[in-house]
Amino acid sequence: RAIGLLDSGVGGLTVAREIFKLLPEEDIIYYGDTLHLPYGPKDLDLVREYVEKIINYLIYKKKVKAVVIACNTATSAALDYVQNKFEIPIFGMIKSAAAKAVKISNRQKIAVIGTEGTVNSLAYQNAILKFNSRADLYAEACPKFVELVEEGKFDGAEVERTAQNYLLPLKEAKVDSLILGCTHFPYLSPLLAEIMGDDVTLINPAHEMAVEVKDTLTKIELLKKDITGNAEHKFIVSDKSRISRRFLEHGRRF
Ligand code: DGN
Repeated sequence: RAIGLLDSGVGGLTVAREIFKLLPEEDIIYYGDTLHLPYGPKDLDLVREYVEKIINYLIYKKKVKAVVIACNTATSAALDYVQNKFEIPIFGMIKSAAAKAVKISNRQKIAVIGTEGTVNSLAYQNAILKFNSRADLYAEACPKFVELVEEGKFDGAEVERTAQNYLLPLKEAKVDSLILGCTHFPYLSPLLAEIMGDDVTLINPAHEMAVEVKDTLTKIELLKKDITGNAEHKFIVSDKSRISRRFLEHGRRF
């Protein structure tokens, strides 16, 4: 049986890539909810409804053995709810990145950037405070980054100006770690690292979660036992028309 991944569109492919790296033998079914993207600015109750429907589909139609919510906004909106509702293991983007930030930050001045949905939900902030209730937290919604990355703009004057504006308060606060709390942001890592400077560690939640998925599925013996065949990677999108062509175009780049 496969592991199901879901996202609002192409962003979760950055997460899929981390999972492919750590679990190359596993079959993956990736579901991009292109009919409803973007999740970032939407009401979180609505996002939770979308996520619940997709997980129902992945479990009952596709018989997946575990689900990875490969989207920060969807994790913020729905993780607790779906973990209570469904029996199989369901992973989200936030917890392992929060743990990592607390582990590596010398001064515990931790910043998170993401969509409006993610930042306003306080999901990252609360997760970090669970690991260290005295952490000094900073958060900035950076919706324009999503648009720029989807246009394939990872550097250049416009991206740089936008990044300088978003990151200025975090630089001034002298944070010592920065969580890239949106699937699109790892593409901007080189630029963000340059702006923040050598003292700031960037954290990619996709990598942290892939490690968590591997560790947990190994522990509960849910990984493939027979690894002689090739792994199968399937991609499903909910809008079968215009946006799906975009999914192919963007997907190749991602
Ligand atoms: N995948 C979303 C996230 O990680 O929050 C970003 C894309 C979006 O829906 N706006």
